[in-house]
Amino acid sequence: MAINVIDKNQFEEKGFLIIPRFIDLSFCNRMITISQKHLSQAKQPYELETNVGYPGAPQDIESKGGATIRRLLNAYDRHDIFSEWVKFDKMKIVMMELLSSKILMLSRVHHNCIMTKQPMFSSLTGWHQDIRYWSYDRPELISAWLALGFENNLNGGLHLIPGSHRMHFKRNDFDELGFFKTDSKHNQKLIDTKISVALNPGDLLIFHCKTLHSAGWNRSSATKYSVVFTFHHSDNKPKVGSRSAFLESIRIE
Ligand SMILES: O=C(O)CCC(=O)C(=O)O
Repeated sequence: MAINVIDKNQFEEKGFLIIPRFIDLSFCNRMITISQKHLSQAKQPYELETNVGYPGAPQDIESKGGATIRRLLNAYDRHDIFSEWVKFDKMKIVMMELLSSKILMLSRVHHNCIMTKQPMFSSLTGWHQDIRYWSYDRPELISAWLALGFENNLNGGLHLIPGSHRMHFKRNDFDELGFFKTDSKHNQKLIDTKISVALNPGDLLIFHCKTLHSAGWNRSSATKYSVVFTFHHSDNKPKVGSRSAFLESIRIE
């Protein structure tokens, strides 16, 4: 399968791309089963809702829901099924095409997780660009967000601002944590152009590290699972000494 030119143009113009039915349901279900098992075993490493501290997250580990897991980290090494997914031929072809790279590098530091959004205790994520905490020679990384189940407004699906990856923002447009401020008319006008993403199991959302996005909390009765990996060109190196360089990226063959 080769990604067609229109898709690449669309990605370059909008900063994201949705490829419906990218993988089959049985593969999704196998990944959900492993994720559920790791959630119930609280298999390390993970990040709690209290660690992110976003609006709606339990206050601390002692409070009700304080042990709710937000992300099962290190997906690549967590189980073979996730590394199998990353090495999926179709995925490699799409990513190499979008990154214009013959060599595909996977960051082990950024994303590399199963995002879980649990119904009882979830939080919302404010508007941000993922690059805010990432340090590379060039701000050119692409994430692949695979929906294992349905994702929509009800269960905390993503919102994205088309074209925001190509916009120039001022430092003052963001707060001290790197969230896009919502209390200015100018920013709000841009936020009004958002699109809310509805994904079916097996759909793949691909987005640029500068695309502004946010997500709500899970108001459904089921946990939402998404597998998220981030890729970069082999000549786009993490800055020495930065968190992005903490673990070496993996060459995906
Ligand atoms: O599912 C969410 O709340 C959004 C997560 C997100 O945007 C991120 O980790 O960059």
